[in-house]
Amino acid sequence: MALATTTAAAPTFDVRAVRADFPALHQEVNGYPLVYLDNAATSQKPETVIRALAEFYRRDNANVHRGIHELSRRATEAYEAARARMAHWLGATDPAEIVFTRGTTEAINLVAAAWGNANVHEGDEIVLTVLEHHSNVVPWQLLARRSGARLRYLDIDDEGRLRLEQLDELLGRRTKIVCVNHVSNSLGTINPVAEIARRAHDVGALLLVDGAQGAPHLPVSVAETGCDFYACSGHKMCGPTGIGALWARRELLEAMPPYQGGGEMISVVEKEYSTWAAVPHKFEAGTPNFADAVAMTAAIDYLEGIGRPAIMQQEHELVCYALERLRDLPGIRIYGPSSLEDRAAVISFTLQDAHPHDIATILDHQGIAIRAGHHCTQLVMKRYGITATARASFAFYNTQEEVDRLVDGLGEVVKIFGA
Ligand code: C6P
Repeated sequence: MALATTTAAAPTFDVRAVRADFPALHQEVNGYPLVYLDNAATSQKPETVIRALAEFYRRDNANVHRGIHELSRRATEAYEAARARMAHWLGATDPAEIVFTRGTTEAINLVAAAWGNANVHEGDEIVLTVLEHHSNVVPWQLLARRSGARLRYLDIDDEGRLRLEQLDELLGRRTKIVCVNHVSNSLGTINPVAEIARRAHDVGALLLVDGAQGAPHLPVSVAETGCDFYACSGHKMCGPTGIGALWARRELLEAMPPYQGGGEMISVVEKEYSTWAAVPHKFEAGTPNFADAVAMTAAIDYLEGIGRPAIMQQEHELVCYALERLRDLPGIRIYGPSSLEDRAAVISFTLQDAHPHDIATILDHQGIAIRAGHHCTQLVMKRYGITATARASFAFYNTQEEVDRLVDGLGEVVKIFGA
């Protein structure tokens, strides 16, 4: 694995050595070396993660918490170690506060169903923001419809920052929960979640943070943030697909009824009723995705090996460089914060009259992968009166040469669509 040596405050970072760890980065697409700039959708996987998954299936594969045999013991041990590793990654101390889910979407649905059904009633209010991914909108709409609660939305300004001055008007004694993302997937805005937690708690409401784009790129400390729920996806942080986590304060989990019923989430089953297993197992009905959870441990080991400061610095430098170069393109409009302190490594843009899908197609012909569309954030698109943007999203394994390839590729778009 590639390295981070830290002799002084600034970590050194050898991007070439890091890239050598990611087999998928070394291929040609449409006759060009791949430039992968769709990391907000999903990250590539280092060899150690791919190997950990294969090795688990080769050696330790057995169902967890069920068998009284050696393989089941090993698998259970590795699965519970993965839980502790995820807790540590999110700055939590109690592994029982981690519920493994398929990803962020399932984690938020779990809260909206299990906590929401028990605690949100007619006349209550749920505060969302227009910056949310559909995964942090639709589950709350479903809950509002079931319960008769009202949804209220915090707006964003023209640079994609939350208009916090509206919070006082939105928050009140009817507010039950505030739901906000840590980092916006479509604009890259880094949101002040600790301040929002304080203000939500001041009125007795809870805070759920959608950490799908936060956990891969920023230091996360659920304790310091003071949130009540934090959701994230493994596949966006070098881990396998199909595994993610919900962190929740233990007393909340203990008070919440189960989300789904099935094997291993019970204590006793009678004909007419059942009692529940202790947390977090109460929320993990059926055979969990233990193989991917175990491989997720390898992903966290890998990221910790590089170190969050090195990851953040590399991504920060990339986004500075990319913004500087992109701004020179004629007819480009870049969305999101203009200052770099509250912008993560995501750049959404439109370019002249080119449809974002055409931009993505032209770039794909040159081996450059970006995303185009509404990015599952239609409320953001509506806020700016557009239907889609093109989006380049960076990871620590991207390089300045790749940014140059992006800019050159967009030069082709300008030639095709330009006057
Ligand atoms: N955003 C993107 O290209 P899942 O699909 O459950 O792993 O993550 C959902 C999700 C929730 N919140 C935010 C802020 C997200 O960015 C995502 C996933 C991807 O932007 C796929 S739409």
